[in-house]
Amino acid sequence: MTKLSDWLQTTAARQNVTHDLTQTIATIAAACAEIAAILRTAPIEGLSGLAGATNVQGEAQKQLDVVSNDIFIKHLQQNPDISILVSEELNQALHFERETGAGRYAVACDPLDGSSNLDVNVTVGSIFSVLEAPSGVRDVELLQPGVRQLAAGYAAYGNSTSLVLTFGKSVAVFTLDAAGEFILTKDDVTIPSASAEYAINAARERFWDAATLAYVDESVAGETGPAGKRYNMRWVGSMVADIHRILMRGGIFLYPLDSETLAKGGRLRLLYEANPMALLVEAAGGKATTGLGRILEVMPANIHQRVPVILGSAEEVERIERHYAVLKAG
Ligand code: P6P
Repeated sequence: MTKLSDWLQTTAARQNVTHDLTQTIATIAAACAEIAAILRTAPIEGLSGLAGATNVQGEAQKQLDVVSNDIFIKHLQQNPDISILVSEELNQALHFERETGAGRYAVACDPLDGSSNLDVNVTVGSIFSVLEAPSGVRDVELLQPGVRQLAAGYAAYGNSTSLVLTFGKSVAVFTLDAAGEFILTKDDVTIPSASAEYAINAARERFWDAATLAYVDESVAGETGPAGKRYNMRWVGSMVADIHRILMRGGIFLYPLDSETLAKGGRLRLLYEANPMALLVEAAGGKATTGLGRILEVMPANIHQRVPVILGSAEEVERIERHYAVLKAG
């Protein structure tokens, strides 16, 4: 069995990844393992429920949102290579005190994505992205397009705890064992280019644009429709859960721009949700688009920017991209 630490060492050599970056991933993995342990018994400790505060997104914070964010801060603070933390739970970027010249990476994270599912015991996750950001840089230096991510991944806290990781070239999956070690359980994940499963919040149909409506109409038309096959629909309401399914067996995840999210630019956040998931999906052979362009090429305007997210099996993403092209051509 290959432990994460051994895999990081061999990957550093094979994929020309620096030791500092692999140790940054090891730090993030340790934070995720601690969060996993807390989630396993949270209801017994009375840790479910609201924290009585709202985050920068105006969302009611769960106690575990705050606990998870604090765990990320605790672990990242101890690694001198990490200079800055951008978190969904923090209004501003957190600059760690570092010796002059120390501190090389910024970590952008959603410490506990999908936390509204905690009280009903549905898979939630931590999503993370690593950027080059030497200590002392101004926040504007954090506004990098997703193609500049050095690494990205998530932890999925489900029946088992998975850590899914990429340095941009391939995707590996680790599973947390009883001793708290992440063990390699799948290397070089590939998303099937064809799929018959889509993930969208169908209750939002009245807000959808013509491209999304056309894509879903084709899908529900089944074998005799233009897509020529019968589709199934899955929507967990937890991005990590939906994306993990898509990475493992194919499919497409859609949170497109709609008439309700238009003013905010979308629902999901670019730096610590869309970009890390897009890097993973593209490294696994899939595609990731806003509908009008590649997610990884979007230039962030601020650290909490939102974007439309459509990603997964290449053929399915291309099918809705054709509808967006028609929409754009007017
Ligand atoms: P909706 C969870 O709040 C989240 O940010 C993602 O994890 C998830 O995919 C999405 O929102 C669910 O959105 O509109 O279905 O509640």
